[in-house]
Amino acid sequence: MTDWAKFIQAKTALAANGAASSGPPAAGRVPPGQKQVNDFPVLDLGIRPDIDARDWTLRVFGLAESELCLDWPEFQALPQAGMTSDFHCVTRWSRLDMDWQGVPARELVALAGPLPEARFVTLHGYDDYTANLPLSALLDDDVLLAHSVFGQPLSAEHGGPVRLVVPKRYGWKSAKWLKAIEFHQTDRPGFWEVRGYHNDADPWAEQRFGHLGKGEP
Ligand SMILES: Nc1nc2c(c(=O)[nH]1)N[C@H]1C(S)=C(S)[C@@H](COP(=O)(O)O)O[C@H]1N2
Ligand SMILES: [Mo]
Repeated sequence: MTDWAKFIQAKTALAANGAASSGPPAAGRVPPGQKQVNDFPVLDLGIRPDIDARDWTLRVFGLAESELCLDWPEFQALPQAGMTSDFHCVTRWSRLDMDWQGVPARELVALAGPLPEARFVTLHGYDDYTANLPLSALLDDDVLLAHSVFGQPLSAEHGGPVRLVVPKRYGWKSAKWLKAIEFHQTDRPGFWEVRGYHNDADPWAEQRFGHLGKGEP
């Protein structure tokens, strides 16, 4: 078995075995069961696509008035913002005060104009990873399509040229190497969601594991 196949198997087993919560909520900014770190660990499937910005495109498709396919210059021409937020990985590390730069997700959504029946999105990565969110979560004002962190272009290992950052959900919703955003009517569980991870992934509610764990029906 390849290393990443073992990794996926181990993480899937974790979801099946351990829905236990970690006791009372931590005070302050570190959610329950999390430990603060000061480095920036790399967490992914081990397939790290190396995409030159010149070859990168971002597609927006599905239930939208205008499907889009933006190249790098078109993406850079969109309204830019800086955003400071905390990052929480379900493997229990939290990094506070990440300083991201990029395009607010709501700007891109507005450009595409989702149809009224579009209620969910799938985020597609260049490594064929997927994650799902309600459209409303993508419209949150702290959600960023980030191309830089701490003033430096995102490295390939952290998801460059562009990744999503969704601070209010565990890190697995923050798709790296973002390739496409798809609007649809009904929810479609993503890569980890079908492997036992919680559909909603709120770190403050410790929504780590879903239906395969003990916490959910
Ligand atoms: N495309 C893609 N995005 C991904 C992943 C992945 O495997 N592929 N892993 C997720 C997980 S589990 C986490 S915690 C964060 C980690 O981001 P980092 O490696 O920049 O710390 O990326 C998320 N986004
Ligand atoms: Mo993660």
